Amino acid sequence: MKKEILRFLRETEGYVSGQQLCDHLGVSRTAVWKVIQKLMEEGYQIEAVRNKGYRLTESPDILGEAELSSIRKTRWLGSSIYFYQEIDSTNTQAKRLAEEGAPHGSVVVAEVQTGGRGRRGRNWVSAGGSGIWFSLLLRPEILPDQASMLTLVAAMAVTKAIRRVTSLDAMIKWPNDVVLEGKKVCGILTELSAQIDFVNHIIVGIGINVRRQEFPPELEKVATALEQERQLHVDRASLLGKVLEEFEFYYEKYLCTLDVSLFREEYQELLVNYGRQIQVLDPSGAYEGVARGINERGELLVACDRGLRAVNSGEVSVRGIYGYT
Ligand code: BT5
Repeated sequence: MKKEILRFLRETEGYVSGQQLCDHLGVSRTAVWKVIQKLMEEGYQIEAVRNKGYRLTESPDILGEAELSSIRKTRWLGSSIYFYQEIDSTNTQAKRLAEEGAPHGSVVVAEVQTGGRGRRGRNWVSAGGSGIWFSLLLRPEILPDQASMLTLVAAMAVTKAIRRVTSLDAMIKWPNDVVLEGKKVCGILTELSAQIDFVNHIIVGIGINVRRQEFPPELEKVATALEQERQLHVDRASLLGKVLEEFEFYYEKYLCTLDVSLFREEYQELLVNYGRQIQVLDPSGAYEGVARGINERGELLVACDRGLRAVNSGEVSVRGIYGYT
């Protein structure tokens, strides 16, 4: 009932009478008042005025289930939200939930991750309250080798959402980073559970640094947060809501063709490496070239001595010649 009351308060201009809430939810005035009290304890500022009713004036900086559900504008993504104050990793938890039968479109969010993960066993720094750490559980009917493109869908969604909510010039560093002025502000970890020709589920984990913070020394030069460089306040719940909307939008484009052709151009406009000299750290030997965009399968096209090569995200890392991007 908490989320219905929150949504009702949000969607109504001015006051909502206790009676309206009772009628809408089919419960007693006492039940409504109890929920309002609970919300106020959680930090929601709700004005209660005799003969007028209730009005929501401020929401706390939390990413709880009721908060996210009450602002949700997506059709299917986030129809189940699992929130944890603290968890090892939202990707690991999403995997556990997937194995217990959690539905397609579930979203797993945590305030703190004690074992946030990057790719290939790397670590993801995710302190409490400083960012948004979440995972999307998907069960698409696709082939396992079509799954890596979901990383591009996620990068597109995060970049668009950051631009819409903050007007910062976020860019994509292929394949799984979003950057601000050359520094990493978001990392994406896509994990697949599959048989040879069948996908059980896919988990797309997304970490966005939001609040200004001190990064460990080794990350200082390569990491940033949305609020790091400029005076600006980002509402984490609204940004997460926007990422979900954008993800749903680009995911559906991806499903139409099972490739990235319907948003390839848009993606390339946001590609920070575009036209730049880069180094491809291929396990079979590093080489240099100029990034020429992506093909329909989401592979990075690199013009090098041996012609135009299509680089698959599974195999390599990409670095700028003079630094991280
Ligand atoms: C990534 O890996 O960038 C994927 C990060 C995914 C994190 C999300 S949070 C929610 C979900 N649950 C998880 O457990 N993970 C996902 P990779 O490209 O391997 O980059 C990892 C590298 O980024 C590290 O080795 C550090 O150099 C750097 N790094 C670590 N924490 C960072 C941070 N908070 N901000 C920027 N860079 C960071």
